[in-house]
Amino acid sequence: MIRTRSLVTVLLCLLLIAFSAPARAHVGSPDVYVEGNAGPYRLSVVVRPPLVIPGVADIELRSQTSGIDRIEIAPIPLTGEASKYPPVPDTMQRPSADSQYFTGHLWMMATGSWQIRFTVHGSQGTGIFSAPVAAAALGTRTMEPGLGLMLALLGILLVVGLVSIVGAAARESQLAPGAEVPPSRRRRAYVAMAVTFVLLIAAVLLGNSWWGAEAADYSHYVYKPLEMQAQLQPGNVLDLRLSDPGWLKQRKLDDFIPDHDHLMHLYMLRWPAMDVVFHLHPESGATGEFRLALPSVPAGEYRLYADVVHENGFPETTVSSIKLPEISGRALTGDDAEGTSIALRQAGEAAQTSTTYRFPDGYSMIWKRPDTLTAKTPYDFTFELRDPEGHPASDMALYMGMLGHAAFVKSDGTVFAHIHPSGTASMAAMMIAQAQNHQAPVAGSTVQNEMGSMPGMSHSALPSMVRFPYGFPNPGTYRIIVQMKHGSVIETGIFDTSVGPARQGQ
Ligand SMILES: [Cu+2]
Repeated sequence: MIRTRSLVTVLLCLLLIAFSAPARAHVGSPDVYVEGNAGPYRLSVVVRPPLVIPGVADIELRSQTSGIDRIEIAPIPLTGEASKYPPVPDTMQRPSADSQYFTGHLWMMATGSWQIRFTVHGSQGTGIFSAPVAAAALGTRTMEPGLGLMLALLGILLVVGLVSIVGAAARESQLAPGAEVPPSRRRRAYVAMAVTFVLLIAAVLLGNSWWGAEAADYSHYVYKPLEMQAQLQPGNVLDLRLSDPGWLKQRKLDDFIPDHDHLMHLYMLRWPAMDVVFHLHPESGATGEFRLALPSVPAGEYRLYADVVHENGFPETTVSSIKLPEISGRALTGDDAEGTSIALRQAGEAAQTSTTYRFPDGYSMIWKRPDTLTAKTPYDFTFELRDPEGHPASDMALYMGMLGHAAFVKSDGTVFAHIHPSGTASMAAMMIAQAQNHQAPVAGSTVQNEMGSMPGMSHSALPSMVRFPYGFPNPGTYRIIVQMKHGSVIETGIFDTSVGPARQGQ
């Protein structure tokens, strides 16, 4: 059995490449959905990062503006010297008769914080837009048992075959056809077979240890999110300690940059019902330490999802949990938000599908839900805030610089994504990319890039409606937590939905 396993290992050395998946800005939601302007052209972009790094990212683009002749795409590091030297771009294809739908494929060659830069040429001139993409190996994929068994049998066949060929050669190769085999030649054959067998087993064992060493080496590159220890300190202070479980050397705990006004965004959800949700902003203390004076919190087990962004624009979501007693703490202030709802029904139960959420102050939030929701499909999640009379709210305010913030959480906790009107990329990374695009030269044309024109970030006449581009990574039951602000009130609307399997071809 050992022999078989080792043999399989060796045989697979060439076949089995350690599969990896991209790192998550979020948890379990690797695809990037972003929306923005390339000069005069409004683009909706989906980037599906590769399963392997290096690997090929699949890119889909829908233009909301007509008149595009050609779109060029190039992968560029988000920061650093290399970000100034973009490679020769590829041209996107139009796979269908739809002239505003484009697809493309790009190699992502290394782990890190990347952007895909779209250069759009058309009747209104040239514009540039970038989609930040965080890429890192996420794990190794195991072999299917059926394939393993087949390869094991083939391996045994090879060993048996080689041993018997060597045996036959030693025994009979120098005899005339039909001649009797003398006992000395039989003995010689047995010795040759034994030696061959031992050599083969030695080769298999050596191969196995080589493969083991390679796998151990590779495991260093597999993305391990920062870990977080949560502790309740006297005075209702929540103490969060980040630690690095070991990954790439260049990851640091002291290089976080503010992402929409805060170094850390903490979603605290009572688990597993998600009937109490908080969106809070711990303050940083010593390296890797964050502290937060808790507001009043009902007792229970809480799951914590904390978003941080490194200096190079690489976002991470670190997950933890804590059991809290009933806490009567400070009042909510500033950007703090709280929401409550009925318990989420778990997988297997039909999801509540109400599309109206009423707030105590008479306002309500309406989800313009599509008829069907399937995994891997890009949607515009659209929510409207209405005043107590049922009219679109006229006193809308920006919440942390945007019209809205949404978190998509799967009932089993395997998916968590904190999204904005510009999409899934962190705002900090979007800002870095946009600042560069503003300076990026394009041969032979005037580049138009509107700084500060991110969706939902305009300051005049705020609409009562917010849209989030996003697609669910897989089927299941999800809770969507949406925050919008009117006057000085931050409203937290909560919606549930079940999501069907991805449609064919996705
Ligand atoms: Cu946010």
